[in-house]
Amino acid sequence: MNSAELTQASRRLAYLLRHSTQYIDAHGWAQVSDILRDLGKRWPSMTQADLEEIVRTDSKGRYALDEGHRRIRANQGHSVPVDVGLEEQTPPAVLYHGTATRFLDAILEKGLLPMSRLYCHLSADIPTAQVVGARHGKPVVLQVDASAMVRDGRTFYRSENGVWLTAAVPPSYLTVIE
Ligand code: HQG
Repeated sequence: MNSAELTQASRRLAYLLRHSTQYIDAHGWAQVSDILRDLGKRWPSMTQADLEEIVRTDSKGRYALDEGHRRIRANQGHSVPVDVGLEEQTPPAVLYHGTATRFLDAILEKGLLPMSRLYCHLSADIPTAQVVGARHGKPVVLQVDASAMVRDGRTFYRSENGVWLTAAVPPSYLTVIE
């Protein structure tokens, strides 16, 4: 498969592993054979090596294969309820969330909410947050006072691919970065 096809197949893969219950189990794992059969309907030349290349080259490390490469799952970003064994971790003192300017008023009023996903997604650095925000429109970055949240008993997780996750961020912990 060429790289444009691999990118398209990766989108379908993200959908199947994060937002559909068709193939995944309670821990987010899907059988590689089921995924290959599904992707093969649209990309008939797709092989297991292509799938492994998508996993290996993904810019955000979105996917993981198990040891025997029989099962595959998304590391984070799910909207369907799964337990991927996230471990609670102490975050850096400050984290960032990139969003679009049109969401700012609602966020400063209600705080950051997970919306369609299981958790709010936070980044460890500003450039990453800017890219995340730009997916939605004109980007703006919010600074999250993670150390105050920890002090107040709130829980953080770090996904396998380094994304910080938390249930919600009330407005009092948020500052807009100019
Ligand atoms: C916004 C991507 C109104 C929130 C990224 C965001 C990330 C509110 C949007 C991961 C709100 C949800 C997640 C409130 C939050 N009122 N809007 N109270 N609270 N929002 O895509 O964080 O490429 O579900 O600011 O890199 O943008 O998919 O979340 O703009 O890691 O691997 O509601 O997805 O990774 O959008 O992105 P999303 P996100 P992937």
